[in-house]
Order: sequence, then structure tokens, then C-alpha cells
Amino acid sequence: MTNRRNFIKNTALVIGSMPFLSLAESKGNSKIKGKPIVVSTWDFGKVANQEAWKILSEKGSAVDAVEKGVMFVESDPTQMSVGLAALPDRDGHPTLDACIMKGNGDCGSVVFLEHIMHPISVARGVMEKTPHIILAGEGAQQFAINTLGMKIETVINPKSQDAYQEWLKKSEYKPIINIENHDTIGMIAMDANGLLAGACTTSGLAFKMHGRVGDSPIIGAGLFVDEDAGAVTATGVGEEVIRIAGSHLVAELMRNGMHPEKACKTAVERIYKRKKDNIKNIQVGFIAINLEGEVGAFGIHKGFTYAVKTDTIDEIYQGKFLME
Ligand code: SD4
Repeated sequence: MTNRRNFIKNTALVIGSMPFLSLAESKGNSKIKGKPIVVSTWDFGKVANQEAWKILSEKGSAVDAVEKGVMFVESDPTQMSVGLAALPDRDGHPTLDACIMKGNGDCGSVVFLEHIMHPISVARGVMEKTPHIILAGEGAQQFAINTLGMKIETVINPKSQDAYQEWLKKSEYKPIINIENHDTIGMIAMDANGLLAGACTTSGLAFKMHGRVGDSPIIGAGLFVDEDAGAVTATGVGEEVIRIAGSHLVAELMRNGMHPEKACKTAVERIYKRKKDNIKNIQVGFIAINLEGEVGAFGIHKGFTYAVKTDTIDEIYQGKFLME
């Protein structure tokens, strides 16, 4: 992790002076395909995919697979960007966002949730046990306790606490791309029956304002799944993903026949077009699966990784990117 961080910090220094790279120059793989298949954001997607695969390989459902897959990351006590061990907001509270969606349009979401280990399961509870789609804050917490039987928990992660103490010295909110500040897990899957589902869970941007909610729990922004189009999820600066309804945009492009990689690239370019002047401070990446089980991924900057698992693949790939 330290090496990766240094590498990324160094590359971040040259952002802005670099021209766009052509697709051929940036590494990635647009030929990946599978059924069943599970695809997740970032390096930790690999272990999460392996959890999901336990369900997919037994002909289990995509929705069970994505829930179980991301739960693995949510309960990792060393995680600094997902779950209760993550970096807190500027007032010192880890506040969590998550959502889940099936190809038939069923979905559920929780925002600004505190002290609950598995926000994704609360989101699933909202989807399955309420007439609503989003529950927030205390109401979401009460639902988790009273209806789902969850308990209030706190996880002390010394690394997150030290980072917060360090941040407090200046208290400046300056996201640095590709460091823990942007490591949401978004997971999308197609099961053996061809059904699609996705899950997205995060602590959001580190040291954010108390009460801030990002794209990750917003259906259509951080996640969108449609049995007539495909499954898409996003990671990065949530405000920019929300502005373009990013995951929905990628899904609509795939519905019109665009390959998942081109669709992800088109969404990334839309953010670039609007934010050219500040693009060096903005990382966003998308991953997508279409109805044929073809995979695509694209990030604004170098450094966005994603993990793929099929019966023959278990890999982490470097997402293609617009600029170094
Ligand atoms: C957010 N999109 O809250 C999230 C952060 C993120 O990888 O994706 N990190 O804006």
C-alpha cells in the first residue's frame, strides 16, 4: 500500500503537464467477458470478488453475491475508506453510504449512517422490507437495529485515527486523487442465470463536512443496474459523478449498443469537459458490464484499478485513462 501510495503521489505531481494518452498507450483490457462474472473497483476488489464468487460459482444469485462480496471489505478493521474502520469526517465521525440494485429496478440505499458494521445489508433491507429507497442517518440506524436486528458498533483503527490527528493540524480539505480518499468498493455481477446486480459502499471522502453524502448511495450516480442495459458503478469524487448521473449515463450508452469501455470513457470525458481547469484534482473511474458479460472500465487519471473474476480469470487490471 505504501509503495502504491508513493507511486501515485509521484504521478500526481506531473498531472496537468501531460497530454492525453491514446487508448493504445494506456493499459487495460477491453476483451474481458464471462458469465457468471463479478467486477469490482480497486485492488481490494480482488478479495471481495473471491467472496462473491463463492456464491456465483454455486449458481447463487448476483444480488447475494454482491452483498456478500462487499461485506468482506466493510468488516475489514484495517480498511481506511469503507466501513467503520475508515477515515472519519472533519468532526471525527466515520459516516457511511451504501446502495444495492438488481436488474429489475429493485434498489435500496442508506446515507449518513453511523455505527453499523454492514451498511450494504441495511440498504438491502431498505430494498426488501420497506416501500422506500433511501433511509438516512438516525432513521437508517433505527431501522438497522429495530427491523434488521443489527447492533451499534465502533471500530478503532489506529491508522485512521492517526491520519485524522494529522489532518487536524491544518484542517484543510484538499482531496488528493487515488489515495485512500477515493477507495469506494463498487461491485457489479452477472450470475449463471444472466441476472445482474450491483452494490456500492463507502465512508465517502475523508474529512468531508459532517452530513456530506456522495454519489455512492445515489442510484443512477454511484450505481445503476438495468436488465435491458447492463450494470455500472463509479468511484472517485462523488460530486462530479452526481453532476452527470454517471452510472446511469454509462448504462444508457450501453443500452444504445456502445461497448462498456467506450461508455465508461464517454462518461469520463463528460466530466473532463466540464472540469478541465481543475481536472488535476479530480479522479473518477467507472466499471461496467453489458448484457453479453463484456467488461469495460475507464478513469480520468492513471492509477484507477479494478478486479475481475470469472471461472478463468482472477485478476486486477489497470483501468485505461485519459491522462497521467
Ligand atoms: C464519494 N465516490 O463519497 C465516493 C468516494 C469514492 O473511491 O469513491 N472513493 O464521493
